[in-house]
Amino acid sequence: MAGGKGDKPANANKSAAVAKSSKGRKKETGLGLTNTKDGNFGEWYSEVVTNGEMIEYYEISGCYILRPWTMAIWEIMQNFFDPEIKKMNIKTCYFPLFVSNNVLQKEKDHIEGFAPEVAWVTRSGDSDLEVPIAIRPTSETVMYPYYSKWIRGHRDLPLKLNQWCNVVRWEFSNPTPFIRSREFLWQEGHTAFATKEEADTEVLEILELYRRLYEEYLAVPVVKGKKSELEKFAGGLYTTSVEAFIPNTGRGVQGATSHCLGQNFAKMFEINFEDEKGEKTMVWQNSWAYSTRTIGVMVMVHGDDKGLVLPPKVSAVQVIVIHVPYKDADVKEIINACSATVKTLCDLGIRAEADLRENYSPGWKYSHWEMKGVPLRIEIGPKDLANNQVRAVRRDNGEKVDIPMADLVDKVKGMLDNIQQSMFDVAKQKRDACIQVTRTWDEFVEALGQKKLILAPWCDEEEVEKEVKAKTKGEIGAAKTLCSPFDQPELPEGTLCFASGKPAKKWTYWGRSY
Ligand code: 87F
Repeated sequence: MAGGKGDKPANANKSAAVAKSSKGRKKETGLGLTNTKDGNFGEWYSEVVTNGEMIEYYEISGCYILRPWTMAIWEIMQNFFDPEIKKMNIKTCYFPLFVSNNVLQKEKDHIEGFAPEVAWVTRSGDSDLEVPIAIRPTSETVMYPYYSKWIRGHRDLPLKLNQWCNVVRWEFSNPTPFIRSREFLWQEGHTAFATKEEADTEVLEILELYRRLYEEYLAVPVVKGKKSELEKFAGGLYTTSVEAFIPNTGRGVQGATSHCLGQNFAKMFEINFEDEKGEKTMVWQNSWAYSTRTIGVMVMVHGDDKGLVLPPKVSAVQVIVIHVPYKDADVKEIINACSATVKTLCDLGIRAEADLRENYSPGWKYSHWEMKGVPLRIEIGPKDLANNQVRAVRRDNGEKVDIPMADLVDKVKGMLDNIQQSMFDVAKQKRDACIQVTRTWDEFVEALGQKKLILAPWCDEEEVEKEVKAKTKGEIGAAKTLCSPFDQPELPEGTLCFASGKPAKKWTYWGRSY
């Protein structure tokens, strides 16, 4: 059912149409967005991801169709991450989508909080299933019974598996494409070691890969740090994360997590091994994941009032070549020049395409590919042909330069590298401008009102964090800890907690979050 109910906002997806007037000339309707990033962020975001052809709304609320423009980004990230973890000797596996109630309940203690989000299959055809089966919200309970079976002696360790799959969490609060959807794609890594030291090391190695994914590929600055006791994965020992920030909404967003599970699951699922001395010992485990949420964060950080802005490294098309015919010019010759340009670029590994459609004007195409966020546009018209040059236009800052044909590949490569770096630099500058150090409760409340990313000295007490949450609870959500950065500013002796006035133990980032 195209255009079904789902949770599609009122004017998402009214993508531009080109109509022909009675004279047969092209008449173009506005391709642009109807909302601005600063004006109405939520509506702007929906428009950007639909008009940019990343997603299509679906009739089931919280579920979205991921279109090729999205999947190309996902695959590029996968093509970075998967070989990296293979270098770490992590193997690929695939476990079933379904979990029996029996096994799911094994996790009882900490599944309790998550239970409302678990989706169940209760029927096949007309008959009820004898026992309902759950759809995986994450795969600890699916996998660990087999870890127990497969791990016997110290020679079976480490056991390091990763799977690329979908998971379902039946969220009830405000679904948002990529950021909060009921089904999403992710990789989940689950590893078991003989020692805690090995587990600790891996947690940080994976976290560094997540940082690189965000910073080097998506051009999004992140903070690496440790989650508070309240915010960590309750089933684990400690949780590390990369945290991003969306300046427009003043919200933090957990980018990816790498957990040390300690021996909690080993205890529950009896994952033991006989060590070198012949003694029965429990394994140490980690689990870690990044999901399609990464893509939403990237869109929110870089998008502008013309639509998506994609970092060159993850864009399916890095260069779009458009011919600009003029009344009396030889169109064929221009088209040939465009095709030759694309071939030259592609031969050297640049992802280039030409849009040679005759039924759209150059202006319409400019807007179309701007909406889709293509990093670089090359225009070729009669004058460029005569001068043996092309005109290049950057998506990120609108800068225009003429490139002599002879320098094409070098110049384009240089520009793409420059765009990638400059998108990160600009995003980091904007993020950093939002960081506010607060030392007192009043400063904290003021900064929160100004949508800041707050860095504050904290006593690290759970009760105090709960209190801060309670006191800041409002319509747009309470403030909570995002993480305690590994890169800690100096904390002079005698520094007090902004909230409790007790001696501060660490600097911690606070804010509202997704
Ligand atoms: C929702 C329903 C049921 C999150 C849930 O972060 C269970 C859960 O266990 C649940 N939502 N979680 C925590 C997931 C922890 C962990 N799993 C492996 C990760 C990384 C990958």
